[in-house]
Amino acid sequence: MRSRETIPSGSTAIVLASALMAWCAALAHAYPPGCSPFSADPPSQMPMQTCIQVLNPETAGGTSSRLTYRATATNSPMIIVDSRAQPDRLILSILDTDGRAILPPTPLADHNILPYVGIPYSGDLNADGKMDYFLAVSMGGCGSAALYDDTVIILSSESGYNVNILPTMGADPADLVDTDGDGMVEIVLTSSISIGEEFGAEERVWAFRILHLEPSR
Ligand SMILES: [Ca+2]
Ligand SMILES: [Ca+2]
Repeated sequence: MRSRETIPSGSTAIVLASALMAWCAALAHAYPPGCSPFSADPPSQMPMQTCIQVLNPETAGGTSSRLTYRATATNSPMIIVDSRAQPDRLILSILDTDGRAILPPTPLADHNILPYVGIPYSGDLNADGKMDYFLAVSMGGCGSAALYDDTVIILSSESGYNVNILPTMGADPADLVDTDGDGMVEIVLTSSISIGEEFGAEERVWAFRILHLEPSR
């Protein structure tokens, strides 16, 4: 089973292709042994660096309300995630080295739980020489729903940054690969879906979607 669709993304568009993989009972990881979408010939990982958390985060009322990271070192863009209430929101901003916003405040999630935000990663995902960012935000839940995440991809463009929020299970920088060797990322998104009569008895399968970046028209 395969499907394709296009997601507008500013100067880039994401073309979506999905392929079903075999069911695996263990949900400890989105890529259980034998169920990886690339188990036969794993592609190259996109080179990404872990961002560095800035010490002494700002606080409000004795409770930390902000996560702050540097992309690579002290003299590099600053990634900020703010926790806000009424309404509950996580807000992402990115500042350049002069403190100017290169990504204005942008909602990430409709909850305000900072521990649900993973460490950002930086790297050039669309091969334009400008830094891009990956961030995982947990959506929470019980049982296998605990794996529900949003993969957040912040892509550079000529006019600024575009934020793509993509539902997946077990978001991880290992999901950022280069399957065709063109230097541009392909993004693996994972889900567990139910299939029915088309395959006989109903069962659940892993579905891996592979997103490709294409220049906008
Ligand atoms: Ca880039
Ligand atoms: Ca590629």
